[in-house]
Amino acid sequence: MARILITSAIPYINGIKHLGNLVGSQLPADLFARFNRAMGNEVMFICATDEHGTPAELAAAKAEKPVAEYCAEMHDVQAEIAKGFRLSFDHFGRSSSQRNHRLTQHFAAKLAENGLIREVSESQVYSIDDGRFLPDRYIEGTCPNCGFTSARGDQCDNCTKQLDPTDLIDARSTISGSTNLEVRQTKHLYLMQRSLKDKLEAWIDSKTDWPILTTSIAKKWLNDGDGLQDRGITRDLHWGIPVQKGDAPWPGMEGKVFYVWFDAPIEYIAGTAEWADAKGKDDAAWERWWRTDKGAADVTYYQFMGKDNVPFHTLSFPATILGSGEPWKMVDYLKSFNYLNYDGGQFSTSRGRGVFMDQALSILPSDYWRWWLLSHAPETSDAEFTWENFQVSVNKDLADVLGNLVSRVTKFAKSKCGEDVPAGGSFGPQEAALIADLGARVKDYTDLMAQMDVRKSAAELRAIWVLGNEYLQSAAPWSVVKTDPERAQAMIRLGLNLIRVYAVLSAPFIPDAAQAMMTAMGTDDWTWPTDMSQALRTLPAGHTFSVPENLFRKITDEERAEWQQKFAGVRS
Ligand code: B3M
Ligand code: ZN
Repeated sequence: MARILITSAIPYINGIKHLGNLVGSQLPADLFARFNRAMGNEVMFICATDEHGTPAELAAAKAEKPVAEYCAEMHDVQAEIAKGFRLSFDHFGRSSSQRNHRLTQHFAAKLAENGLIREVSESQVYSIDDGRFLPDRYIEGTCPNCGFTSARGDQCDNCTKQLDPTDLIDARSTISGSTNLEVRQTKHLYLMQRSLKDKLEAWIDSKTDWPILTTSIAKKWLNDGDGLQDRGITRDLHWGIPVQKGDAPWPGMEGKVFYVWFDAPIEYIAGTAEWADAKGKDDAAWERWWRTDKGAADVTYYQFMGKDNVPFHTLSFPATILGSGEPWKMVDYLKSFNYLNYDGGQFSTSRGRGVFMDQALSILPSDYWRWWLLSHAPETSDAEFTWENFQVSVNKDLADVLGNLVSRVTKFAKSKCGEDVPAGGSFGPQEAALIADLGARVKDYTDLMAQMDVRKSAAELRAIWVLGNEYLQSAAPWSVVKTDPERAQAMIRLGLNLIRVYAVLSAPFIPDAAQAMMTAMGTDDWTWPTDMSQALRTLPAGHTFSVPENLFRKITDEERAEWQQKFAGVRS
């Protein structure tokens, strides 16, 4: 039994995520977690909300709530929606947890001890009326490059130029609108990533099996002219993890917090500690996942994320870990995704464009979305969600191919033999051929799933469903029953067993439908079918089954048009 650690990039706290976010990290991570559990591996699957930084503070201000209260509420909202999508986290933590405070401060102390932190004095805009520095998005003004009057402190949305708050013309505070601003000196901590370059490079080079998307992004940032800069890891904000050296104060850093991207990945570890706390377990329980000196040497660690997060996970976070000099588990395989676009444009949280997770669940159950998103995962290139494509996939793959097979087999079986698996006849050459074909395909499917080849896995699963339909079509038990009822019984017996096998294989993609199929087959045997001949004899003659409710309904043209219309605009 292998030990598999899985983390999904942790979603920002400010607002509900859209389907593009979902398919880029949490959903494929869930697929992989479910698959590994089905294989009998020991799995630890961690996600959390990313609660610090200016976006959290600004969203709380907009909601007119104290930021701690806003984050607590939004965490519960996101946790509930994650449940709705059947994301099977072992723990859904919070980067604002005490565990993360302590670990983040611990890592900073270790880095300082190892001479990898330097203090830098820099000029920043200070708002006299607000009584605070104005980093990043707290300041707006006119772009020096294009003249756009609402450029933000970190970037101009009009010409995309990266800016420093001090670059802005006619700058004003986005908190109070005040223009009573001055430039003051402030000190910040920088992580000396440059001195870790050789170590990082050797580590990245050792990862020969990483997807090209991951490695190319890592290499680009490592080697580009201004790639691996020393990085500011503190901010002049109120909300965040106070800058401390472990438990001790950090002279000169009073009132400052760590930069959100410094503490966010540490939450993967802290989230596992939160899991142990929630289960009433001791530190050893989470350390055996994370400390190679305490049992994690035999863990294989997989990370899932969108491509924009790759530099932070291939350079910054590894720099924190390597720089600590402590035996922490580092990522073994980093699966990254391109973007999912929406109906001819981009999904956009700030502009409310596209379908958001709560909206999706309000119109259809999660399996429909899981299937479409995973079978169209943006792996080798960006992908696009269109309502036409969604309708076709759902209606064909789920309703026509899988749903129809389940309903035909169970209804026919019941009408001919009642609700017990029939005993007559035996498997012949047709069944032998099906068993051979299924066996080969299931082996491919298992390999693709183990390799996290998401789209190809979905295609293979669909092909496995199709094999069952083709068998039924050519075996035609509904005709055979008229001349050779014994033989038809053998076919029905196989068909019912096939439904159980399909439930097992499909569960990582569509867990609710899989459970419904399993329940209808009156069993709880989720054994992965490695021996197909045996797997198709699991439900013995006389075993009781039932006819399930329709597994999937079709999306009508009217609904498609209505939803297209409804989600064309901007979420309010
Ligand atoms: N919250 C960005 C994002 O949601 C960021 C990921 C953090 S992973 C440690 O895309
Ligand atoms: Zn501009």
